[in-house]
Amino acid sequence: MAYLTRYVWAELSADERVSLMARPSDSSDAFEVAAKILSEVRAEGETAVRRYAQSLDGYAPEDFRVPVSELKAAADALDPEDAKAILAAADAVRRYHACQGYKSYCLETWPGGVAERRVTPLEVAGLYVPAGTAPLVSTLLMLAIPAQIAGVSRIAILTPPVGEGGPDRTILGAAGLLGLDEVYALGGAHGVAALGLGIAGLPRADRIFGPGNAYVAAAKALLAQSPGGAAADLPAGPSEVIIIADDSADPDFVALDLLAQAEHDRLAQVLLIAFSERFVDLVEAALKARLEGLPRRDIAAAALQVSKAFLVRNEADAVAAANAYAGEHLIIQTSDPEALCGEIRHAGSIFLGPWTPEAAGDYAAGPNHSLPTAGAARAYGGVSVEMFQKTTSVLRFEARGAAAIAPTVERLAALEGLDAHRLAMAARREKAEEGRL
Ligand code: HSO
Ligand code: ZN
Repeated sequence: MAYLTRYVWAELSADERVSLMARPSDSSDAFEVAAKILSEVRAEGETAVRRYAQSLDGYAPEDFRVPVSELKAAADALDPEDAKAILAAADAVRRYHACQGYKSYCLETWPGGVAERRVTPLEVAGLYVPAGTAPLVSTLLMLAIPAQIAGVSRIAILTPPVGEGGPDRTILGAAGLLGLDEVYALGGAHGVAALGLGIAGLPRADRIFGPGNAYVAAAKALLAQSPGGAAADLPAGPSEVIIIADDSADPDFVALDLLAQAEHDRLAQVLLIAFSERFVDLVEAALKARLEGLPRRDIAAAALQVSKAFLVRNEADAVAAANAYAGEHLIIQTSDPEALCGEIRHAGSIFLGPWTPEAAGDYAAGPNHSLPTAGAARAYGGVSVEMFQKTTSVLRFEARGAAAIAPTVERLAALEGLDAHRLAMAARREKAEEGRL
């Protein structure tokens, strides 16, 4: 059976291109279920959180917070080679993100009028670290390190229990290694609700970060929409990759990069843009050979069922297809990947050449792996230090500054017909002029 359904890009109409590249639509009841959970948690508080923790996860300890001593013990219990890898990845991620952050500045916009931009970290950041089918230790690094660099006062980590034994030990150990001290063994939409509302011993998060299943994503989105609710990080959706590969690429590398995405999720989307049928044949053969040996082959095979290959005539078509998709990840394995890279406008993260698998970026290359999906790369980038900060403007005008700006403000206020605005400025100008400033 062939996995990659083939389409000739030049023969597709604009509408066909859009519909073939559409993300699988979410037909689940996630929003209804999350809305019900959220309203019960709002109404009943901790009682509802405990009820769902018990019924959905089978785990509702007296205190959802994991003691700091347990985080330290889990860090000590890590296999030394695992700990070494976690620290090496953390170091690269820290160095990459240390270059980020909003810039504060101050300038005189009018003579005697100073305008400042002040940068402050979030007070409480909530980080959701999934542990369902795979404990995403790397996601903990990708979220916590930028939060630490931004100087967030409280970093509250939410990670679901993996059965009756509580949360995943490796995630706890990694949290311990990073010096994090606030971890809650809670997950799902009920966990997000508790974190967004400050219930069941959790702080009320100002913004909630991190991936999760459809229910978690729905709960985050609903909270972010409610007045005064915790903000969300990025529009969330299943992970996706688009690979541009010409005949010079190694079909085995390409197949493995497709599989690395496909093994994440049955709903993951993998697309190939190729220049010849022969190359797609080679990738097909490599996919079959490699899929056999994968422990998660069922998940990967499900994702591959809806995978597609677009055959293009030239690099311009390849670039057009990649930009139209605006993928979370774009891998370019062509004879001159730099040349194509310069033409890409929309992608969350780009991986150039045969030696740069997405896996390197997923774990340890430095950039963030929490990236915009579902075409959101047209408007957003990945999680960054800036997302853990906010800016406030501060104005300081002296009397001479008020006199200088007043004619402009009064004129514009009159233009808008807002007379109190005009008077608020005019009163200052008149007083300043009396003092002959
Ligand atoms: N590819 C995922 C990140 C990840 N991969 C975590 C492995 N672990 C979404 O960018
Ligand atoms: Zn991945």
